[in-house]
Amino acid sequence: MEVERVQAIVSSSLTEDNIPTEFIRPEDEQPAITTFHGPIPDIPVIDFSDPDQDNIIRLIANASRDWGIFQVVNHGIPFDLIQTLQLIGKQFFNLPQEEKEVYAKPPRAHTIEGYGSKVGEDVNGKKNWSDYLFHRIWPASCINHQFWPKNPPSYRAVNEEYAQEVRKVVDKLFKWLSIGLGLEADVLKEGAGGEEIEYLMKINYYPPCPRPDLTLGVASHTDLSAMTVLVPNEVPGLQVFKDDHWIDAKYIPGALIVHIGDQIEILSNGKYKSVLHRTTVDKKKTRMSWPVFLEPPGEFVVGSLPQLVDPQNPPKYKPKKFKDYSYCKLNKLPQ
Ligand SMILES: O=C(O)CCC(=O)C(=O)O
Repeated sequence: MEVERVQAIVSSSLTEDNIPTEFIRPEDEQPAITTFHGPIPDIPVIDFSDPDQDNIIRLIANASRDWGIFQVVNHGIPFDLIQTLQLIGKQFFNLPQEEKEVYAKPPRAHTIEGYGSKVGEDVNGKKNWSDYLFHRIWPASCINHQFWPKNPPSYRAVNEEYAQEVRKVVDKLFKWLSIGLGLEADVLKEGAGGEEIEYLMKINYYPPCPRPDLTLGVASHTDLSAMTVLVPNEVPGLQVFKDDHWIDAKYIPGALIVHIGDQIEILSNGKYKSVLHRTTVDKKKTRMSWPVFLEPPGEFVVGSLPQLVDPQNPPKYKPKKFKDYSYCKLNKLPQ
């Protein structure tokens, strides 16, 4: 094992009030100093059971323009499926360390898939207070079952079912986001890779931390993806940067949290915003989350949609293969 897992550090070597220095963030990132507690509106909540579809489209477009994030209720994914997905993810992280290591991301491998503890290097060399498991869940041609846990035994069937359910919601989201830009319904999805869009599941595992005031579960970032659809467990921790403040996302049982990612910002020529976000951790409780990142295939070129570009609105982004965009972002190189 190249990197020590945060879960293993917590269960072996922590004293009541200390965490290793590589997890202590500089003051301008520490949640105790930088979290905003004044009055501020909540992240928009959108009800997909609203019979007025034009209203849903308007709310989605406004939220994507002003926030880059929204929560969806009555989305159609059965609540018991979400609970089962969460249960089996928790059971995986509760396995003995050696069993989890079977799925470890191979050292120096090009794939992002596998069990691990850090994606890329932080500019200031700091580590995230979290471990993760990444694996693709759709389309079938890009799934590598090597990274799907065999234990618990229902892991595969539950993830397959979740992939089918989440696809239905994603198709609606792309359609309504597209119409919200004044475009034909299929334009945004096609611009992000169409039926080739890859669904990358991540399970984030944030163990309890003796000093949640000093550290972050995941440091601030925008998502590389076109869009991310996430379910959290009941322990709050997601924060978004809005109007110069870090604010807490409210936990709504069963809701999906939709993040606009970089590729939709690019396609929309900046009309929709990729949301800057980060996570905090809890002193006593384990936080977990299940984002599904919707990514164009590596060779697919993403650029501002021609329909949204004119002499008054010149393209703000260079068209780029997704794999080149990812490489630059993960290695902190200019785009
Ligand atoms: O755990 C969360 O709520 C957000 C996770 C996240 O931002 C990420 O995994 O990139």
